[in-house]
Amino acid sequence: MTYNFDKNWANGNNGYPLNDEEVQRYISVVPSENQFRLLQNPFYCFMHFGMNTATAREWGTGTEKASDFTIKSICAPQWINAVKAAGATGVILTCKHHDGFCLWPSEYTEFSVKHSGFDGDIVKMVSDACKAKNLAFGVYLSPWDMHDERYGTEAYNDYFCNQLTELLTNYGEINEVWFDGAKGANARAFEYDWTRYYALIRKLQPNANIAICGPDIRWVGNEGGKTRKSEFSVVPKTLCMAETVSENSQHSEKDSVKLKNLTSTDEDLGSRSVLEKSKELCWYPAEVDVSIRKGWFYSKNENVTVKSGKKLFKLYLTSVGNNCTLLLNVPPTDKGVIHHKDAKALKNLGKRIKEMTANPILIENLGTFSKKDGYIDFSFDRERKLKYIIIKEDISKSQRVEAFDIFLKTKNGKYKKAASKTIIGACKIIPIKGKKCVGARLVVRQSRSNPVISEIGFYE
Ligand code: FUL
Repeated sequence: MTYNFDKNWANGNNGYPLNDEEVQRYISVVPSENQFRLLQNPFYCFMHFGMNTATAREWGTGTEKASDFTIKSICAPQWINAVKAAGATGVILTCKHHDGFCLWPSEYTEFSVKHSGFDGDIVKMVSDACKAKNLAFGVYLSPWDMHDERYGTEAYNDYFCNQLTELLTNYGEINEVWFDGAKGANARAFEYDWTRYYALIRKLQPNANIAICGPDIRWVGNEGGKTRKSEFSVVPKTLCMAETVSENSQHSEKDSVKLKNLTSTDEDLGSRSVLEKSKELCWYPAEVDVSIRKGWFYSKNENVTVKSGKKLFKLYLTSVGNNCTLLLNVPPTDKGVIHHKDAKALKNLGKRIKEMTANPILIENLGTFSKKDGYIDFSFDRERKLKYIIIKEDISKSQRVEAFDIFLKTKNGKYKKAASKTIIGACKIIPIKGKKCVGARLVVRQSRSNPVISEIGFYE
């Protein structure tokens, strides 16, 4: 079989001329500085810890008392060592989950560690341990609060802002604020004052990304670690509010219509046929939140569900290696440590991630393609057993490539197709399974204007 290595990739460009105005509109959408930084450190860990750890539940009831938090001590440095061994670069702690219990001695409620038997401030312990090991620190603060009586009244918005202020001023640099859209079916109807929350975060922590019910990081749409074939970062602007809209959909007819048009769970969020219908676009990269175990909180019954290092590495490949960030949940136990099974799997994951790039064959910055760069050939010094190809677009120039193929050159000079993919974005990892070859060919089939590839690496 012969392949048509058409030199002019713009021919397959959906009929758009290269510098068409519409194409310019798409490629003018680029990450903010905060988003750009996040994508340079795309793997970090969630830590679900709190009242539910003590009571062995996933969601609380709203009727717990502070004294029900019976955990007496934690070993935060052990938590951090465990996630660092996996190669994670940050931690997001559930400072308050839906049950309303606060892991720090908040001035604005009695329902916190201060009124339990625990002596200390868990948010401080974890953020200090992160600092000591040079890990970024982020906070999860559940908007939905089953316990607080102010919930459902305007006073709750004040309470929430006071809590945000405590978290964003007393614990050093915060790199991500995670707002969960979850809310129980019987919860009181309530409109969160998102505009006020966002303004406060921008003021107190200008370098923080606001995730999920927020404008900076998109929920990938499921909690099982699945990603789409094409995980776009340039999407219609309405999607930025999709999670907050689902929260309020029964109260605003207009918003629920928008929601029908596009939600975080739709398959196609950013192909040209979606973008052309949308007046305003934004950069909104996906984050994959998934747990190392069955549940989000620790339960000893679920020790058997800890995912193996091999499985975690697969998740890494399909998230970080598919233009997403990975937020891997590792829940500390009721003894205040990361369980040895989780720690072992994390260590194995770290080893696999390191091994992936331990033996580079060739790494090149391709820069901006010209029209004649329909395909690019790479020659290796000798026959190699190729295991991974890692391609990165220069996302400061947006996301451009929409379809590309990889061919491997065998020692008798023949080309064999090894992969046919759609988008690239911040990082695309293509596992090759140790195929023997003396070179490779990258064929860009379709792109929004000239592709800009900051790095292509081949690894044995
Ligand atoms: C969900 C929550 O209800 C879960 O308990 C967990 O926190 C997960 C990350 O988000 O919406």
